[in-house]
Amino acid sequence: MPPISDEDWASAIEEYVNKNKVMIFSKSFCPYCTKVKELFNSLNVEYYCLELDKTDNGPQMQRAMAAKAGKSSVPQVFIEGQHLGGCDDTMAAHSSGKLLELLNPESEKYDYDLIVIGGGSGGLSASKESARLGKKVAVLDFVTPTPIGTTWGLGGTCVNVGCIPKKLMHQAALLGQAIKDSKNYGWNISGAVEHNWAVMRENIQNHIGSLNWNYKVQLRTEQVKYVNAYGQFIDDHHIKAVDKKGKETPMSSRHFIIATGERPRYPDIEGAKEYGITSDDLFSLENSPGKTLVIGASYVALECAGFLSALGLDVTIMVRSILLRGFDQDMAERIGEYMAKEGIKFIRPCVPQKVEKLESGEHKLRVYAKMQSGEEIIGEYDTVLFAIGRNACTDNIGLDKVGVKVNSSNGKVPVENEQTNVPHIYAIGDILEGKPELTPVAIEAGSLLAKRLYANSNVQCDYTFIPTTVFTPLEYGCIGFSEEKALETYGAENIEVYHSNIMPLEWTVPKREANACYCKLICLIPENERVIGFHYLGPNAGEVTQGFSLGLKKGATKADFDAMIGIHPTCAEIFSTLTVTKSSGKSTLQAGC
Ligand code: FAD
Ligand code: NA7
Repeated sequence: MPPISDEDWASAIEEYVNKNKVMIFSKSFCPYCTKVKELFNSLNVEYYCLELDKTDNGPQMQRAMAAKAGKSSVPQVFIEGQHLGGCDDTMAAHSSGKLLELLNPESEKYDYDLIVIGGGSGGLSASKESARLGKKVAVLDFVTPTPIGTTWGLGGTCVNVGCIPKKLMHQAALLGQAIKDSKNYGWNISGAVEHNWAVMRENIQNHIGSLNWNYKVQLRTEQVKYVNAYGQFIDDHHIKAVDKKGKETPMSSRHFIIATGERPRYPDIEGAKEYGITSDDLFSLENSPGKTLVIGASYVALECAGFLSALGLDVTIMVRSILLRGFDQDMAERIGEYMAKEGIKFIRPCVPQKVEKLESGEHKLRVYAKMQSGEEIIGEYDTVLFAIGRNACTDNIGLDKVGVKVNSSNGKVPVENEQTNVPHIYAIGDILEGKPELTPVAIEAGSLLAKRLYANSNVQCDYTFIPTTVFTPLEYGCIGFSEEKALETYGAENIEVYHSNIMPLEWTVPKREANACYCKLICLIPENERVIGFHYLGPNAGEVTQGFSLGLKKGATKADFDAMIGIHPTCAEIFSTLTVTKSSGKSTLQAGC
C-alpha cells in the first residue's frame, strides 16, 4: 500500500471538521484541552474530540490540523466548519456571547430561543429546564378573569384553582371527620365545633400567594423572562403579547411550547354564566357558598361536593348520567354510595335548564332542571357550581395563523412526542389530545421536552401506568386499566380480578362504616397474571397508590404482590394478601380488624 500523502491527511482533517458541528483537536493530558471540553459539557453541547496523542498517525494529523488552523498547538476548536481558535479564543467567545451565536446560528434572528405560552405546571417546568440548559427563554402567563371576575397569580390551574386549594379544603374536611372520630379516642371537645369558611379561605389563599411569589423568584433566578400577557401567534416565529391594558408587544422565537391548559365549561342555558360559578371561583369565595348545587359528575364535581358537605353545607349533586366517566365504574359507584350515606343528595339522571336569581327568600338562586324521565324539577340554592368538564385554551391563540392542527371537536392538540404538526411548535399539558390531565404529567413532559430540545436527550415522556387519586370523602387511588377497559381490551377469559373490602384499623374505635373501603387488582392471565389495574378506595389513597405505580410500570405480577411483605397495621398491606377472585363470587366483607 503506498504511503498516505499530505493531501490524504488534509482531507481526513477536512472530514472531521465538516462532519462535526463542534470539532475539538485535543491531547488527552493537556489541561487547556480539558478546560475547553468542560465548557462544552457544561453547555450540554455535543462535540467530537480527536485526542491526537491517542490516535494512530497523531503527528501527521496534527501537522494537517496546523495547516488548516494556522496553529499547531492544541486545543483547536472548529464550529460549523469555521475555525474558532484555541482555549483562550473559545473562552473569550463564550464570555462575549459569540460562542452561543455560533452554536445556534438561527437564534440571533429571534428575540428568544424559546417562548412558552402558559405559565402553569407544564410551562414553568419546560421554561426553567430550558433556561438551565443555557437557552434564552420567555414565558407568558395571563389569566383571563372568570365571568364573575375571579383572577389569580402565576403558576396555572394546579396552584391557584386546582390541586392545591382542592387538597387543602379536602384536608379541612378530613379534620372535621377527625374531630368527630376523636371523641371515641377520649378527646373531650366541649362547646360547638363549627367551621369558619373565611378563616380557611384566607389561610389557603395566603399559602397560594406565597407559591405565586416563589414561582416569580424561581423564574428570575433561572433567568427566564416572565411576561404577564396573553400570547397569540402572528406568524411562524412571531407572537404578540397583549397585557391587561391591551398593550401589544411583538416577540419572536426559534421554538415555541404551547402550555395554555384548560378552563371550566359552562352549559348553554340561561343564567349559567350570570349566576353560576365554577371551580375557578370556588376556592377564593369571600363567604361560604351555603346551600350548594354541584352540576356534573367529573372528579372535580365530586371532590368539591365532598369537601363542601364535610364542612357542614347542604350539598346536592346533579348527575347527567354516570359518575366519574373514564374511571372504573364499580369504584365510582362505591364513592357515590359513600357520599350519599354522608348526607350528600344526588339527583340523577338530570340536566339543568335554567338558573335564575331570587330577589327574596331563604336562598339566592332557583334552578330549573329536567330528569331523564321528562319530569321537571325546581330547587333553590345559594350557589350553583358547574363542574361539567373543561375546554382546552386553544381557540384564541392564533394557531390558525401558523397552521397548528387542532381537533375541532374538543380543541385538543394532537402531538407526536409533544411536537405539533408544525416542527418548531410543541405542546404539553392539559391541551394534549388523549393524554392524562394531571400536574405531574405536564411537569414531566415539559422537562423531558426541554432536555430533548437542548441537551441531546432522547428520553420520551411515558404516559402509561400513571397513578392518580380522586380526593373524595372516601379517597380513590388508581393506576392503569379500569375493570371494564381491561375486559373490553383483553376479553373476560384473560382477566382475573382479586378484590377485598378493607376495614382501616383507625376506623374501628370510632365505629365507622365497616365495609366502605375496598380494593382490587386487575390481572392479565396470559402474562403470568401481570397486574394491569390497581384500585384502592380508602384513607390516604394518594400515599398508598404512589409507590405501587412503580410495580405496575415494572411489570409486577400477582405473585410479586403476594411475595411482598405487608406493613402492619396499614390499609396498604391488603395488597400483599389478596386471595378472593371476583369470579369465585366469594364474600370479601370484613367483620373488623
Ligand atoms: P395550566 O396549569 O392550566 O396552566 C396554563 C396557564 O396558561 C394558565 O395560567 C393560563 O391562564 C395561561 N394561559 C392560557 N392561555 C394563555 C395565553 N394565550 N397567553 C398566556 N397565558 C395563557 N391534577 C393533579 O395532578 N392532581 C390533582 O389533585 C388535581 N386536581 C385538580 C383540581 C381541579 C379543581 C382542577 C381544575 C384541576 C386539577 N388537576 C389536578 C389538574 C391540573 O391542575 C392540570 O392537569 C394542570 O394544571 C395542567 O397544567 P398545564 O400546564 O397544562 O396548564
Ligand atoms: P369530564 O370527565 O369530561 O366530566 C364532565 C362531567 O360533566 C361528566 O360527569 C358529564 O356527564 C357532565 N356534563 C357535561 N356536560 C354536561 C351538561 N351540559 N349538563 C350536565 N352535566 C354535564 O370532565 P373533566 O374536565 O372534569 O375531566 C377531564 C379529565 O380529568 C377526565 O378525562 C379524567 O380523566 C380526569 P356525562 O358523563 O358526559 O354524562
